[in-house]
Amino acid sequence: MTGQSAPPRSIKLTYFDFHGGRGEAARIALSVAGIPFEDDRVVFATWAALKPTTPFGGLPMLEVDGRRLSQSNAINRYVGRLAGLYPEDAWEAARCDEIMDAVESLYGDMTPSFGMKGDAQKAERERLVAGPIPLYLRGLAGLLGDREWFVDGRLTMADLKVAETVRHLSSGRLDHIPTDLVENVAPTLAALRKRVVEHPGVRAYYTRFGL
Ligand SMILES: N[C@@H](CCC(=O)N[C@@H](CS)C(=O)NCC(=O)O)C(=O)O
Repeated sequence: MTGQSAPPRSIKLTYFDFHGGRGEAARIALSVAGIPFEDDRVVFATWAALKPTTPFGGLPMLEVDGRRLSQSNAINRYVGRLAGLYPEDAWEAARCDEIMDAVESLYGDMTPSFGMKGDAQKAERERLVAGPIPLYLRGLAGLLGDREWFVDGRLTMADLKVAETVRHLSSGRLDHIPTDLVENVAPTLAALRKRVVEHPGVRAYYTRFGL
């Protein structure tokens, strides 16, 4: 078939040594599909040396048979195809991209606040809670509608990426972001997160890490 290549012999996914973030959807997808991969977890002490070796100075990075790929959503699409968690239908695939790219836009809005401290961070986070974060939560909830899964009538990379975002926003680890924000603004996304976590393959991934 055109566009198909041989299954990879080796896959290494490099991301920071914590649960969540931009590397998590690909880690979970490979695990759900039972695809062996090297789960390369970088500690921040070694990141400074690694950073200049990446095309854009960021993680995740994927290495497939010696070839390297950056950008989380490109990685998610590739891994999603390998794992059977990315739609084959062109329209459904575009809708999956729409959701993953919206999450990246939200992350982009939130990124400056991670470099702030004290009152400046508080003011910026309150601004985000008052406007930009609810905008994306409501938009994503609108795209979900009354569906069980975002696209294709089944678990895909879009659900994994949004579920991770819901977990992060609700974790209490983000100062000045109320843990009930998602539940209040977009309860259907909070419910989606529960469905994702209850998916047998995802459950098995978290159980492996005692989560
Ligand atoms: N657009 C990139 C953003 C990559 C990015 O900023 N990753 C963060 C972690 S989620 C990172 O590497 N931060 C460390 C740094 O910038 O030094 C992607 O989607 O992969």
